[in-house]
Amino acid sequence: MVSEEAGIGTAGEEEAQRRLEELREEIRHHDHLYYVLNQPIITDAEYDRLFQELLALEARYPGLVTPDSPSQRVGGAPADEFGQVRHSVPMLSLGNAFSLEEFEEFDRRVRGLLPGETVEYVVEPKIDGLSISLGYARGVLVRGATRGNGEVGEDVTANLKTVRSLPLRLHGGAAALPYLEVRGEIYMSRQAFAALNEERIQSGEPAFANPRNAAAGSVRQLDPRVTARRRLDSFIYGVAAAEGLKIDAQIEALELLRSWGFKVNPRYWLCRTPAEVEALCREWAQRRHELPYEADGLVIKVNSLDQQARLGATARTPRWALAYKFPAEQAETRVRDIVVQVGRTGAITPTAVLDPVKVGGSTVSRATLHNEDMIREKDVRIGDWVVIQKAGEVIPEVVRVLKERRTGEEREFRLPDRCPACGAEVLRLEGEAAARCTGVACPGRLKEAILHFGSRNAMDIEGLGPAMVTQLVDAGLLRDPADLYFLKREDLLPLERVGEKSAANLLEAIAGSRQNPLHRLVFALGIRYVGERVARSLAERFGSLDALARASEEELTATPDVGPKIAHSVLAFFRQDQTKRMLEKLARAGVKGGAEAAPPPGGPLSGKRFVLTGTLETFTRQQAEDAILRRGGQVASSVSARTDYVVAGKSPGSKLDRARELGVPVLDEEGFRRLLEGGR
Ligand code: 3BD
Repeated sequence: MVSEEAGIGTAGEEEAQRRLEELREEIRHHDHLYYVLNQPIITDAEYDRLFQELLALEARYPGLVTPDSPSQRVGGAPADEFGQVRHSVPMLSLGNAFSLEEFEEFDRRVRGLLPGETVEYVVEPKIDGLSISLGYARGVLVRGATRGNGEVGEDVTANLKTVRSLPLRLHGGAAALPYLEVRGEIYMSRQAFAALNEERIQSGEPAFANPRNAAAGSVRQLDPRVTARRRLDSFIYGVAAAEGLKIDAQIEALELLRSWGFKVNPRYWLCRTPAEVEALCREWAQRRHELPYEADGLVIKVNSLDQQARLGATARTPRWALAYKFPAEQAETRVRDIVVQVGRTGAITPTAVLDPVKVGGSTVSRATLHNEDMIREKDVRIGDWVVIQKAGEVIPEVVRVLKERRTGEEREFRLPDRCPACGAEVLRLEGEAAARCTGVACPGRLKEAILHFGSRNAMDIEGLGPAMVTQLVDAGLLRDPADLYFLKREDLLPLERVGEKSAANLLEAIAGSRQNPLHRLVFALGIRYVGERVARSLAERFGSLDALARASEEELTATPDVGPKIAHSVLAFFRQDQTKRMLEKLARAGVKGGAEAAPPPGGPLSGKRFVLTGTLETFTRQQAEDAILRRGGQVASSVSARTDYVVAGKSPGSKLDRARELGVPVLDEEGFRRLLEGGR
């Protein structure tokens, strides 16, 4: 069935080509306004309409998809490994200065090598991210690579394309350059980092230690769709190679980069004297916390490119640039006590209670000691003087003990063998770093569990904050989250700071949460390793809490995003008597997870059941599912006689065989696309 629309060189195709160019240009413009300049001029909905039109048109004319189309940012299929890239110009490293004296020494050497010349410096914040190199051919991004060892890096083009502030196509004079290679830093803002870690902690995944690790971990993902979900940003700071272009100074390079559409850090300074450089170093060592990203110092560069060339490099370090490192954000203080905290999963975390001390722009009175092994390793004792440090946005940690200040009065800490919240036994399983409370009804765990249940991305129960939860648990009103649904006005009124109005509001919020879609309920249960995404997959696959509770290991691992680790955790959760009791109560209260967002009634695919298998080239799985759901269709995970269509992409699985056995119509990507288009 070769349709005319998909034919080559038809009038329709020419028209489509024109519209595609228009759409891409418009989307590029809005991407630049939004991601580079932070000044959007259209609403998300308007933007989304443009993007959907682009996707639909490209879907119809796959031959017209270009590598620089904004559609290419969504992240393609996972890779087995990264290819290697030899940098056309090596990526040098930077010499470090840990004091202003070391900068003065650097400045003297520079002047000594350029006798009688005027020397100007450009100073830039040194972003704590991941260094990258980008290659553009005639203005189109063709290659993105990590620094690697400076000579050879990894080809992370597909991943870098998902970073919205990186232009896939350049404007201005850069579009005419046969080849351009630029250098920059990929980073995660403090805000994006905090949000990512919160999400990870909620789903039982380990938090990233700092934004740099988070950025590096996100770029070095084999699956670009994972990178696409991380909120990465970029600053481009240098031109490594530009065939047919003469640049005279670093400051000019920065302005050019900005004019071509790159995101260039607005903070950089041209200094005419070394004293000006030193003033900036002093100033920003203090003000670094004002930056919305982490910077570990300033980079000081000789402005003139001609002077740079004459200064040259030693081995791998340019003689014309230097990194001034901010002093570490450390402080000395005393450990008053070591206490343990009980988390939702029962993990017992030892925490040092400190004499309050200023570090990194805030006052610190607690530092995490992570676990028992860490305390042993560092030999931290109650009463010790310690060096603490802030690493990224995370809780400060103890770096080392000042043993020379010991008096002999210090006391060693032993992890309690009983939970401080419930008195149940504390157990540390083999191979686990954390000790855990074994108490099934531990109020410490329970409070955390209930807070999680009511949190915004879970059941979203307004008014269920820490103070309220503590009172409810301490009053014996809640033994598990299901008890929330049996609370009465009379239970709440005797509590502190609860009046008629707040009681009514809370009860209403609780009652309203009954209608939440199943995936929220599944996430709210707080099953280890089941974050929001996995919760969605499970809800979609099993359709009800009952079905999920009865699922076998095989059924679980056959669910997208679910591996053996998650499957075991789900099985263990539903095996517990405590869970069974809670499920009964939830059922009695009528909480069973509402329907997932209702499909529009009477949509063009209304009543049609789809099963997807294999990888589609121009849709992610989520996009394909959304496209079906938006038109009123349904997506199921296994093929049965009631399936209307199986959509088979590349490397389809056994679902395709099953469809053939049952005689279910099979659509390839093109057929799927036509069906979607036809139905609009
Ligand atoms: C930044 C080299 C030169 C072009 C060599 C002067 C060492 C990391 O914001 N300029 C910046 C930043 C890094 C830089 C240069 N300007 N090199 C720069 C840099 N504004 N972070 N770096 N790098 C980048 C490195 N990375 C990993 C391992 C060893 N060295």
